Amino acid sequence: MFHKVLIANRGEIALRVIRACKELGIRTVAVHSDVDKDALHAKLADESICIGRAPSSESYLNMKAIISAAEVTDAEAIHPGYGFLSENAEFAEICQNCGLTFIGPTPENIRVMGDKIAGRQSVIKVGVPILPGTKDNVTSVEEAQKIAEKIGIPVIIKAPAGGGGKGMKVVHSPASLPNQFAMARAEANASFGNPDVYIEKYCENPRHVEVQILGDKFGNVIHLGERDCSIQRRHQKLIEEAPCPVLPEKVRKKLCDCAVAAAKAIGYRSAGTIEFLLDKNFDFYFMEMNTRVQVEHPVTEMITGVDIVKEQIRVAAGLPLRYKQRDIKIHGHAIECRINAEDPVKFTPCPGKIDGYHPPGGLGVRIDSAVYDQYTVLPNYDSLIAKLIVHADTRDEAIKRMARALDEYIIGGIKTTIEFHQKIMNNADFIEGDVDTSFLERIKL
Ligand code: MV4
Repeated sequence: MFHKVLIANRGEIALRVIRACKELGIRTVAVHSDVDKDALHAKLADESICIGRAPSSESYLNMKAIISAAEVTDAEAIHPGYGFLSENAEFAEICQNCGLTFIGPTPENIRVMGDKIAGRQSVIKVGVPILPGTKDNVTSVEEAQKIAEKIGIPVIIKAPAGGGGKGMKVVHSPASLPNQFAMARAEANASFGNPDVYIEKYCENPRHVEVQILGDKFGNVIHLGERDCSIQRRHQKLIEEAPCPVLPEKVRKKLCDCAVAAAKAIGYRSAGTIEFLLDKNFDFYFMEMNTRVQVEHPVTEMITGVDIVKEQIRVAAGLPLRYKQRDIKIHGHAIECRINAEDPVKFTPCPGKIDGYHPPGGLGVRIDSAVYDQYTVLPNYDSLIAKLIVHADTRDEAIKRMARALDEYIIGGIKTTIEFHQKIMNNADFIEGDVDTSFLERIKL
């Protein structure tokens, strides 16, 4: 096992990793930007080093500064958390070349799944269902029209480097195709420096269901069940739960088996997530793989009892997975609300100083957060300030527990999305489990 790990991240995920390291007996090195010297991750780690100025490009994305920090502190491994450098194949490779272990998948794993077309191609081979679409980039309108005719409108045009909805255009009528095609290419070019796009059948109002995977370097791959992350706004997830409240047992088994097959197809090792679209008929389709630990991993930890970050560190150190598939049992139901320093109606960032802080407690309540009373939420970074996670025997009890915990939660001095979440916990459709990815556009709060 590693003696010392550097955490190349900030906020709640940096704390989450520091906590896992402490329990594994590993010393920790935090890196921080100049404006983050009062941040909890810098205080809670055994050592901390300033790596640059406030803009992420000069600090948390500054590969040279991070590698240097690892070298001067004698860290053996780097945990990238999520965001920042977590899905950067070049960074994973540089770590390797510098004799540092990147706590994540191989550079090749990241590369394959970072290219959505390559990702699709590698999972088709092992029988994972995907939506009909192109095997390659589509470069001319004529070609795009032929494909749209063949697979049938509606279709969706996507950038292979995409994810997060960038460069994505839905085509609802043949007449709108040329325009949407040109816009998708222009957006892809602006976002990724590459105008390439591909085309898929569009699945209307799907649920977003994803499966947590763990793989080790001995070829063992297991799943920890699924999460439902359908409640999103502009491709930002707001509420996640596990298990998916509507999945028939047979479909669940097939979905989770497909996720394991997809991960095995690319020799995946580390924690990862296979994302699927689930339609009204409970048909599911592979969408993409996230090759990192995700924001919403705690809901899976609550229902399985598996510490995903510890397991991720152990397999990176070359140890085998501590669990076989038969060891994994699902207990009860968990829900996570992402609490952002944002206007709860407009969802615009509202950074500032927290004045008065009282987190909720009690049975089945977990908070993953890096804020404290009188802490100043900075405008330079993501507005996620806390994840409130609850666990209970049933979904109904979990919803009531979440409503209760949200009522207890006091974060003074700044606007937060707590009141938005209170409204969702009281929404009849949410309580019924009747949600899809268009839920927030459809309901009146
Ligand atoms: C889709 C889709 C429907 N059909 N692909 C959104 C982000 C990007 N990773 C892929 N996305 C979608 N791909 C097909 N063929 C609908 C979406 C989508 C979506 C997916 C999950 C959660 C929320 C979403 C919101 C809008 C669109």
